[in-house]
Amino acid sequence: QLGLKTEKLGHAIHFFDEVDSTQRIAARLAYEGAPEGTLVVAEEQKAGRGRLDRKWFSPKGTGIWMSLILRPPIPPQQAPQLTLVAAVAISQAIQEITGLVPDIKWPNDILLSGKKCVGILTELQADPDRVHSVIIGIGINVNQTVEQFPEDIRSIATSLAIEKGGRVKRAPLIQEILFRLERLYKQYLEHGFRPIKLLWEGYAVSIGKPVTARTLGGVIRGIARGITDDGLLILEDEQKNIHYIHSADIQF
Ligand code: BT5
Repeated sequence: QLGLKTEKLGHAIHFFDEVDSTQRIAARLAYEGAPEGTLVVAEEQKAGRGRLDRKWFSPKGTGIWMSLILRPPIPPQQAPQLTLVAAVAISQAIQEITGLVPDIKWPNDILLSGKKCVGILTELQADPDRVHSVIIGIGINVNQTVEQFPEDIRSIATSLAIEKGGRVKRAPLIQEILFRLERLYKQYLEHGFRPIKLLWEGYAVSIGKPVTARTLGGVIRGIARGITDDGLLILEDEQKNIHYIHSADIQF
């Protein structure tokens, strides 16, 4: 039982002990007409996914692995903004529940002590001019110990418990995330991305710093100057050319 404080988000919840990916299940439910706010939560994912079909390590009982269905009346180009909206909501909730202050790394990572604690994956069902559904996948490392991470990510990943030095309950955190996300999502639909951008900047790392952006089109090195009112990353390269980046992996 989550003890929800929301009007809509999480009112239909599908719990699973084990799934391949909550994203796949949520996408199917969305396709079948599930209402906005429908949430899929799993104890364990056997084939948790990151962006570009990368793997998301989702062991049993130690994390929050969930996917939320939204149906925003927006064109598909704007959907990446929802990743940033979710990142702010999750950061606020982590801060509220644990007292830890997270950093958001554009576009979809939340870091603690410079290590990845949360990954967000936003996927769409859309026509060229209209979104049918947005599936927001949220993976949070909650109670893993350092040894429980596979070796290849041990140096780049962390959990709330590692950072806080004690176990963290998952249900109140899910409840808080949904509460914050519902509030920000409403604000986003009424007033657009700009007010969210201000909150986002409060958590952002890497702005003003030299970064390397790996995009599908190639690698760009430069200084991250901020994000646009649409949520794109503004990168100034060594020749002082400005690049607007839709999607990339960022390294410091
Ligand atoms: C992400 O991708 O960060 C998005 C992760 C989304 C996971 C959620 S869980 C619920 C829902 N169902 C799913 O199947 N997925 C979503 P990306 O930015 O591509 O980062 C992926 C990379 O993060 C991997 O290549 C690893 O290097 C690293 N990684 C994998 N598992 C991790 C973990 N548990 N903690 C930290 N880093 C991890």
